[in-house]
Amino acid sequence: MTERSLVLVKPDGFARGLVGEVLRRIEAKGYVLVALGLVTPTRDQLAAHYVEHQGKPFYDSLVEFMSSGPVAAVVIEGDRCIEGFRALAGATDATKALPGTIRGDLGRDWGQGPQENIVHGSDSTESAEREIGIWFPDLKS
Ligand code: DAT
Ligand code: MG
Repeated sequence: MTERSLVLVKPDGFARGLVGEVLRRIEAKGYVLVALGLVTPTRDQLAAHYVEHQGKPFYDSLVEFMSSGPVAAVVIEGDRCIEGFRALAGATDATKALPGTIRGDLGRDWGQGPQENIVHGSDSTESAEREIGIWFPDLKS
């Protein structure tokens, strides 16, 4: 089967009206939307989603930020879409992310607190499978 990835348009992206722009870039790249939903994440969902970051200095503010409003959760599909979406998203630090990327074109630094960088994308096939299960428990593979 071709690869799937879990994409989130984070609360900053939703609040700024960038859901459509992110979906446009995903579709323009050629990936297929498999599932799509709007949800304000619960702390339990975020604890599962960000399990690898538990205990890090930015963890609490990251969960606070991510639970602050609606996110668009998206499953995308296409060969090498995990790597491909990470390339579309750009570097984690939106100030350093290259122009042409989602974070580089649409994101910026807003001072103290967690990095608000518009999107999340799975970083491996294992993460993608785990994350899709968190956001779309009923989705069939
Ligand atoms: P990515 O989202 O590029 O996969 P990550 O998994 O390392 O980055 O971190 C998850 C999120 O946590 C990231 O999108 C923004 C935030 N974050 C990461 N490192 C941070 C830091 N040093 N200070 C503040 N927020 C950070
Ligand atoms: Mg990550």
